[in-house]
Amino acid sequence: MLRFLTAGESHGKALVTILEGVPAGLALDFDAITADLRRRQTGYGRGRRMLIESDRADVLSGVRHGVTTGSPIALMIPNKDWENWQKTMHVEPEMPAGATGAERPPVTRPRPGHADLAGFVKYGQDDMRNILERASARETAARVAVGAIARQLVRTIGIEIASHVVSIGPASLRDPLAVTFAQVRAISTETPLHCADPAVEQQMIAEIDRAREAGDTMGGSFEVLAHNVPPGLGSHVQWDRKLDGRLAQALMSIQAIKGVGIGLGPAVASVPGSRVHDEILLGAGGGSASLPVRRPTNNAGGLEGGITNGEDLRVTAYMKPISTLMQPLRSVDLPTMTESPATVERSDVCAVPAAAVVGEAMVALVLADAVLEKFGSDTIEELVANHRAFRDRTAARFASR
Ligand code: EPS
Repeated sequence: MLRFLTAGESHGKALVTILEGVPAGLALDFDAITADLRRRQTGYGRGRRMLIESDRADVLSGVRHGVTTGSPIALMIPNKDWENWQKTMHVEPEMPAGATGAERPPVTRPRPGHADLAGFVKYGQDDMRNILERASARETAARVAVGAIARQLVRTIGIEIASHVVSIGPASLRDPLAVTFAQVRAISTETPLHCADPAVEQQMIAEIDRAREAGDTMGGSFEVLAHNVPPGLGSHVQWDRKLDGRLAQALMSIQAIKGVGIGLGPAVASVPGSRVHDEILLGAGGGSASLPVRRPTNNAGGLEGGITNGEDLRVTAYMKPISTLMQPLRSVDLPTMTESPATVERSDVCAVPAAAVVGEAMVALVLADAVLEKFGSDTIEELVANHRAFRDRTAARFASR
């Protein structure tokens, strides 16, 4: 079983995370972790904070001479912005001598859509900074760091993961399922929104510009694809073992994600079965098991009955617009109980491309967990051998027919 926890505030000293369950013997590519962190920081529509940070994860444990030992892997990502926030965010009871940055007033006017008000009620905090600092999507940097390790783990059996932005507000790809894994992987990291269609990307940029000029924000959707996924991950036998449910939970837990679709997604509810289900034909199939049957379509997004079927995994997540608006919505000042515009904090206009990178990380973590379940062991060598044996056994069963 693979599990992880994160800790850290948006403007605190650092984010930390512990990833447990990675087998011994995985040679880690540290630059790949940094590259994923870098990708998460980019994307048209991000705010000024991203000019301050240049995220890098310090590996504190669980790795020796570049190779995992099977022990918990602890990572720390320092917040560069901390130096501007020490007077507001210090941990000590008294302000430490030499603390830097501004001393900011308490946050008292909750932003509609943010955790502010619900957290104020639940945790008995008068200063809603104690809620928003942890609710912030800054936390996702930690997820991306551990996700980068999970990605390297699943790559040992050939699984590759990539994502693309499908829509920003009303600007949308017409047929996202027509975009292949190879096309998604070929999108340059230099593109502003990581969209497969440059013309649609221009429409998306215009939507973000319009929102920024109006002091507003914009949401959208992204799709995560996993290629070379072996059939047989997850299970149909129990609700909490179904891989589609586990993926949905993982993606839904990303800040501001309000919906998740697998394959065709919500559209399955409005078309007949004959146009939803993927027929089974003779011929070479997808997936690392190379099944001798193929599916002419992949509306199921690589999952049937909560089990991977060897086709590409395709999961879409839908993100609401960020809840910090420069033209704030109406709210209430809680100390005085008077109506007053919501708090305005520096923020992003649109963070869908960043969320897509976080989505890749969460999919990698869920897949790594499922891979360990199916082929699991304490060493990578054994895991790879178990996967190969399953693939050969499956091929032999078909060949004997
Ligand atoms: C965020 C608000 C912004 C974002 C932040 C998430 O930060 P700040 O208030 O410091 O300008 O930039 O995202 C990150 C720092 C990050 O690394 O993704 C929020 O309120 O959720």
